[in-house]
Amino acid sequence: MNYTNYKNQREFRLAAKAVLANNWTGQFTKPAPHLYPHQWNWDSAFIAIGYANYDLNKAMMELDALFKGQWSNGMVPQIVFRSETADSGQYFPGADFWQTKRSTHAVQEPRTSGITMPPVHGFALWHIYERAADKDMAFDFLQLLFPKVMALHRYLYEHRDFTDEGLVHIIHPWESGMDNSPLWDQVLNTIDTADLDIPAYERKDLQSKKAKLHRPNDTDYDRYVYLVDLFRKLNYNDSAIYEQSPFVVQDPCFNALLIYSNDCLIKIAELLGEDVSELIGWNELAIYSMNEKLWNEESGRYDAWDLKKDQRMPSLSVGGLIPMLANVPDQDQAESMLKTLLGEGFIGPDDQPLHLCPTYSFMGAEFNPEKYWRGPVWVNINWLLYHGLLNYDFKETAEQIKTETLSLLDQHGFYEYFDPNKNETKDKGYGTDQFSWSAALCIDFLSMK
Ligand code: 9WN
Repeated sequence: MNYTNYKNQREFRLAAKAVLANNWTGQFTKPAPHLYPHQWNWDSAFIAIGYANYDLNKAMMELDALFKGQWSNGMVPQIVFRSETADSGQYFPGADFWQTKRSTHAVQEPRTSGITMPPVHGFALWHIYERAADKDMAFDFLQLLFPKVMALHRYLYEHRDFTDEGLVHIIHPWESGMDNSPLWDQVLNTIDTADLDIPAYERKDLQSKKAKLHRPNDTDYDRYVYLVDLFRKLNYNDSAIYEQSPFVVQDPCFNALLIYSNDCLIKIAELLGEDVSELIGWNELAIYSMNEKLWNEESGRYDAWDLKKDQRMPSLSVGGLIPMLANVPDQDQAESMLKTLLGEGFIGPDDQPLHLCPTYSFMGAEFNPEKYWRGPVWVNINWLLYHGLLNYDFKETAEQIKTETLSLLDQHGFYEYFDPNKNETKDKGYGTDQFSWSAALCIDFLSMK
């Protein structure tokens, strides 16, 4: 590959390492210098995978710090606030707003938010182990973290699967990690903000010049805040939230990441001499239900399910293609998912070619190449797709995704997300610059043979 901004691969890698060094706090890595001043759940897992290529110690410290925020019921929170960076003034909602003291399960130090994020830690552990130069040290770390990740998965199957389908539900778009995806519109639109008593709040994410173009709009935020307020009032009780909240959704991406993490935990358990039967049981039911309930034959992808209305949520989100990562589809299903990925929706029409992979199909009316999860390319999603495609031997497309990701990072910088339009030549990097997982997964892509 020829680089535009760097002399060679070594320089590119050094620049990525500098982003992580700059965001390192001594205990964990901030997702970005200003916009995200705390520790975020799935960010830390992707960041740790990047570190494992050159600094195992930091990879371990990163996940260790995250699990310091784990609740007594096993839940690992979306955000861990720390005293050094807990200045609630920089980010909304800060620790004070969450009021997690209302839950009997929450840890009080460090303080945390009251919801979770995609369960990526099981597979992060495995990828760290695979990359670790010092396998003995990594083995000890697996021993330490294995029971904690198991506790998270037990929490999810016990408190987020009340229909006993092996499919867990999320209760907030922030839990999906793809917060503003058009996938959530259908359910969020049922929350009529005009009729609701939403607590006063001030957004802190609109400081940069173009933030309004890229970040979610105010109505989205009202709905996000309404849900958090409801959870506070219900003392973060999962059964009460399941009964009373309008947003209770089985997300195929979240569940695929859980299944893949279960798979990786099976490999770890075998290494550690632990019992694997619980993990095998979870995955058998989960894979069966994903295919019975969420597979959409017509559109060649998996859909989400609205548990409140008990109905399918057909959508053109890239999340429906992630189950390849967990070997959920069989080879025929995967072939039709590949067709979807290489169809006009994701590679664009001839006169408007797109970089792989937009987070939402170009064919959807809601597609927006500039807005957050409504079209732009995100590096972590491409990393997940890359590994999923390799499971089915779709090497050419996997390579294409890797090369296009690296070239976006090289040409535009370590941004949070990128305009997928190939015809767009300038300023394609959106959101915040110096974004940690973009740098970490760049290092990981560069380290692959
Ligand atoms: C809310 C930190 C996080 C990512 C999410 C991304 C964004 C937060 C926000 O930033 O979400 O969690 O304030 O928009 O959507 O995936 O983990 O990088």
